[in-house]
Amino acid sequence: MKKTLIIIFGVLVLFSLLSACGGTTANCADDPKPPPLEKKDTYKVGFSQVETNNPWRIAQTESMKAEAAKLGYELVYTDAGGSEAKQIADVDSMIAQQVDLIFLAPRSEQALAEAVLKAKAACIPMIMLDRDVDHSIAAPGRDYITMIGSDFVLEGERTAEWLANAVNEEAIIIELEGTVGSSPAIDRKKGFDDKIAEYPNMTIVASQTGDFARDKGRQVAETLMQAHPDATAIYAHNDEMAMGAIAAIEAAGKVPGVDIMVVSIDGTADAAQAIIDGKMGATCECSPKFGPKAFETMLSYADGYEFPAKITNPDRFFDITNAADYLPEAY
Ligand code: GYE
Repeated sequence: MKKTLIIIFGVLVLFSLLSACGGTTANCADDPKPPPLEKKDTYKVGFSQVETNNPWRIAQTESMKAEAAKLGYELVYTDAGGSEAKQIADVDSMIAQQVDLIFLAPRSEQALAEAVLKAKAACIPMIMLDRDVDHSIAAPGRDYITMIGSDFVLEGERTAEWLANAVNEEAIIIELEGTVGSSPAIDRKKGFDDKIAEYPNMTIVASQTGDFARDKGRQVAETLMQAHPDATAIYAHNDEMAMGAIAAIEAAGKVPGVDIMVVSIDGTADAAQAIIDGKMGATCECSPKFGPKAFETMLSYADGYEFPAKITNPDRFFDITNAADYLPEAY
């Protein structure tokens, strides 16, 4: 009995000495560059998705899963269900599972920046997908590899220009914003609002978040239309909220596309159909098909390639001139 206890004690002392020497826990926190990625035949990769309540997210997840399967990689997939706390925990669990790299679609820029630093400290490289984190907390090229996504400011500007042209530069606009603190909500607002400010007869009378969700978009559109019955246009930061707005316009006894012009961003099948049906004016594309680009970037990183702070996806633009042609490939 005594002998066994002494042996156990001895083993414990040995283990604590080993870990004190840094033998088991690596720490990359202070490195000037993101953690390296070893070249291997196969990888275990994490993908932290923010939510799956809309076609855009579902298409993105499918694209990531399909590409991982094609390459024969193991994909550790999590869905944060729209919760920042859950997404932080999801990243923690990927760190614990020692994945080789994490693709993160961060719900908001600030809340998830700390999760990026944690992964870096654990020597796991990260790539931001479709949304970014706050660069004053976690910086590309230092704390994570890069961000792959659209130019959201440009999306907002293009949507504003299309609207100005369609309504003869005269409109009373309601804006439905995306998730508070998320890069697409911040930048799509900036691009659109700045462009609209160039037109003296176009005004944004109300701007409120609908959290990128269809039903929230419907509710907010309903309330804002009651407060501004003279509104003639609705700009939604994504197609799901635009679909909600169309439902709210119809419920108010007005004709979408005629009494109130609706414009938004994404390029979902529902939006393409709404354009064909004349209920919506236009949508600026924001492609969710990240799989090939995401994994290609990861492999180039393993090859030692260095990336700019952002890899920008090109966007098309859909209105009545091309929505029907686009519809068969829409999601
Ligand atoms: O527009 C929206 C989604 O972050 C670019 O998030 C993405 C946006 C996309 O929920 O539909």
